[in-house]
Amino acid sequence: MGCHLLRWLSLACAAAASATAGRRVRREVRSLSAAEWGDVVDAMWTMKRLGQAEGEARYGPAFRTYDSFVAQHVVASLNAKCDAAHFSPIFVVWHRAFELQFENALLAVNGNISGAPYWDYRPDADDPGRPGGVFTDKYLGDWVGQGPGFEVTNGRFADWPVAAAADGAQGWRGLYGGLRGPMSMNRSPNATRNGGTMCGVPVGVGNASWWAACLEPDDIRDMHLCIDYEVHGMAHFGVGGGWPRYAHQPPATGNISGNAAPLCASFYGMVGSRGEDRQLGSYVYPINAGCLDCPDCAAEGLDEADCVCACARDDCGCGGVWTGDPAYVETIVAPEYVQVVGDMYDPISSPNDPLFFFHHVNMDRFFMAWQRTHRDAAPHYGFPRAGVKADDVYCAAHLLDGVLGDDSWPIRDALPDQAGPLSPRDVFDRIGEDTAPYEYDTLD
Ligand SMILES: [Cu+2]
Repeated sequence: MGCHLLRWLSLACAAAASATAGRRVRREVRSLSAAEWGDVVDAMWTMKRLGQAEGEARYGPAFRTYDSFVAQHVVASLNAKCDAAHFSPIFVVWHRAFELQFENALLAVNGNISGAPYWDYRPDADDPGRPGGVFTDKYLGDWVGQGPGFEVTNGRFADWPVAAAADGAQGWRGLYGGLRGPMSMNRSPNATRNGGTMCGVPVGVGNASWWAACLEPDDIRDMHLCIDYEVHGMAHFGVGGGWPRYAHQPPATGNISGNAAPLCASFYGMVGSRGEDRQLGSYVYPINAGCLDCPDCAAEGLDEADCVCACARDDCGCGGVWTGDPAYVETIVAPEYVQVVGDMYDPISSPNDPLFFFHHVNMDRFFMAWQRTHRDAAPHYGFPRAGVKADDVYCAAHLLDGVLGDDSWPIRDALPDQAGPLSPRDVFDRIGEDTAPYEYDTLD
């Protein structure tokens, strides 16, 4: 049995015309020609460097800054009612719309791009640093960054900046400022990775055989649970990795909250109810629930050892904040065990690592393959809807007719003729294998 994602918590407007007539085609990064890959890289740097007004003036209304996507992910994750993008089947649906917006922006910058590329983690699972992998000069750079704070200093996104001002993130910022998760004490100005190490324990970038295994479950809730760690999450933990917050920080290898895995990294737990024994449903980050007190480390001049959120309650717990009957209460990892995590590992601001987008396009490819395998369950595949234990398991943003991104950042511009905010139902009806503005070169 795989471990659940809760380990990591411890984790257009006008559609641009594509070069080829008809649908966009999403291909694996390594199958692109050097010129095609260069176009994608250049467009992402353009999105990184230009402000919104200048980008729109040059490239039209589908342009979006790279950091606006980071901010959107931060805001969706920290929605006050629930994480609006993770921890239930909402995960594959919200990220499908999110990636489509990203693709729209990419193609607005350069219409020669055929579609947002994906990274198939499977060939890299056994040996991520291999020469034919993506953690090379030609692609994403090393998976253990060579900079003094594990900054990635090579590859096509070398010295990729993390926004110093958390503009657009609706008040959320890292502990040292900047556009990172509000529990992150990572102070590097650039994207960081300490791949292969999570709390001193080796971890890979994904489990290759689980891809096929996770195509089997019929119910979308079971499918989500299946992919959550081995197919989706490991790339986040395994690529981001972690490192001690200060010299001689004690390792935490104990069983802190019922998990066998070491829980030392940025794992602050989460609170919610255990949905139908599938460990699915909606969750609230303890920081939203008032269970953590977090310092402003820059303003207070705190060094790494002291720059960490502290438990607001004596028992370091966080119970009773979800609606209904919260049968599932996670203990917050004690601050002394909290490590710094690489950007891909931060569950709230992981789009700071450009690999995020390629990995999540691949997750969307998995979702498309799963939908094809289970056409008999179309159009909605058992997706939770209002009335199905809605009150005690899912919050409204996770339901079929909810609003993607909820009220804090609804998605209004993924499809060219979209009227009003997108719902999960819209995603099923309008962004499927036969209806999406894109297709994959292969679903295998
Ligand atoms: Cu996400």
